[in-house]
Amino acid sequence: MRDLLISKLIVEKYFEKLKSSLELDVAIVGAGPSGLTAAYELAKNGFKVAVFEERNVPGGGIWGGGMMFNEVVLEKELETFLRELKVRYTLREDHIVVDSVHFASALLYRATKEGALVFNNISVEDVALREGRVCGVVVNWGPTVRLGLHVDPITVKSSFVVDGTGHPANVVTLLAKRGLIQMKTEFPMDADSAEEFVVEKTGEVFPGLLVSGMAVCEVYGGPRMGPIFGGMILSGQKIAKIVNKRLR
Ligand code: 48H
Repeated sequence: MRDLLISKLIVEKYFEKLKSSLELDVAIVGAGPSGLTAAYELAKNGFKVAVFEERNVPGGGIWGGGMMFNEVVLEKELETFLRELKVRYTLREDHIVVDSVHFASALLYRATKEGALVFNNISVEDVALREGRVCGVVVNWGPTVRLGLHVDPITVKSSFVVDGTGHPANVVTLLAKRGLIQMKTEFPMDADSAEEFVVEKTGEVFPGLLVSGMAVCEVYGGPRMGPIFGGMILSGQKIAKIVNKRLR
């Protein structure tokens, strides 16, 4: 019966993949532009990396562009990165404009092609902590968490965890609500200063826990920047550089 074979193949392969990801170099929470860029750069450098994304569709805030006009803007310095990804883009008024669907697909394709695993529909509901250091993520099915079902999660061990959860900074918040970290809140729109702020503050916020992308603004009280994505990409790249330095 072919139906049965299909089920068997899926279940076997999925659990092989999950089992091989129970111990990671880096667990990235959130498959937005910063998380996916970090995943791409880390996988390219041979690190064992998985991205956990609570939604069915990874890509975070890229797809919708600005107000659902599905184009995003990037700083000109990102041209080399886009060429490396083989992304089509337009140079206009000293900025890059990219089709957001094309860009999200390229990031996803290149990160997974380099060997990063993306687990969609999996929510990170807590972190594992030993001797004052974050050493893994506690995961559950996304719908289980959304519905508030009383089902216990399981743990994935990792040398580093990245909070790439965007505006709410969901992972750092988990430590802040226990009084382990002090955090601020995101400031109003200021695309002139926000991009630099994100990149500068990207880094280790607590032993073992790094913060990337929009989560940086929430944690350190930085301004938002709207649909310009260069800061997200540079933030993901900075995460990879930090991990590279620390784990080599
Ligand atoms: C698993 C989770 C959890 C969880 C959330 O928001 P994102 O796209 O994140 P960034 O920081 O890479 O990019 C931000 C960018 O998209 C953006 O919003 C910008 C530039 N805004 C500027 C402005 O002014 O508004 O993606 C985060 C992802 C999402 O896909 C969430 O579903 C996911 O993280 N996520 N996944 N476990 N606990 N929490």
